[in-house]
Amino acid sequence: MLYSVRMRAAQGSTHEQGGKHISGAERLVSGELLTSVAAAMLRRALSHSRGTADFINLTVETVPAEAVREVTCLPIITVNTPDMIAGRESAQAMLIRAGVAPVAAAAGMSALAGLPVSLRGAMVVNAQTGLRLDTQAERGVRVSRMDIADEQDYLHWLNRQGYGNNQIHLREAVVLAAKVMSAPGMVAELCWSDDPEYTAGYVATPAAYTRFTQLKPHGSPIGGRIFFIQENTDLKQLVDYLQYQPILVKVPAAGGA
Ligand code: PML
Ligand code: MG
Ligand code: MG
Ligand code: MG
Repeated sequence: MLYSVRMRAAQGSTHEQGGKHISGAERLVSGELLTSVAAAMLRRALSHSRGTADFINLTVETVPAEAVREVTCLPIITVNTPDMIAGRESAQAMLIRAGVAPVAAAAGMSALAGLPVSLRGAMVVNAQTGLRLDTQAERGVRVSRMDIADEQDYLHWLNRQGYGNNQIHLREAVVLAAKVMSAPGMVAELCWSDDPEYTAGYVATPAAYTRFTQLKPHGSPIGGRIFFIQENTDLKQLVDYLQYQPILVKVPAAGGA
């Protein structure tokens, strides 16, 4: 038996009533880690660079171990971009190389850049037309029920590549992107952070998780994710997979990245 532990925190009022999204987190852990993981999520919600939460929703649900599927995380590549404009140009070019139509890549980029407030989930966009397909408005589609299979393996794997222990944004995003790219019909993901001091973002494709060191202006509290999907994808099946299919992510076998 595993436990899905999910947290979302907002300021002003609940997310549903228009509160400002502060923080969210997802874990899938064994019973022995449950209380420490839940406590760490509360601490995070209460001391976040986006502000102090006054609404915190913490959900714990059991997940049968038989339902869990394993996926391998993507190789990580970091591209140092001199500024946000160069970063966004490189990210857009990468989306196009991954099979996103140029018009859709451009539309996705400006949808994310033009958000009035951060979404707590992702926008789902047609990879041919760039049209938004999910009807979740400011909620977006949340990816849940995933975690790293073996924390020590993962930290060693990251460390060997020069990604230190405290890079929490990277650690979590690599796990999320591995689940996202394993979903049916997924072409690519584009993300940059909603944390004001965190300017890096990434494009995930079936081949790699490519980070760009500057995808948004320093100080901006607006970020989010876009999932570009194939035209004929069953949206309900995709969203179910992203929210409900439990996934544990393992590092590539030795010899890999
Ligand atoms: C977030 O958690 O706010 C998204 C972080 C995206 C970039 C992570 C990285 O440095 O690769
Ligand atoms: Mg979050
Ligand atoms: Mg995050
Ligand atoms: Mg954040």
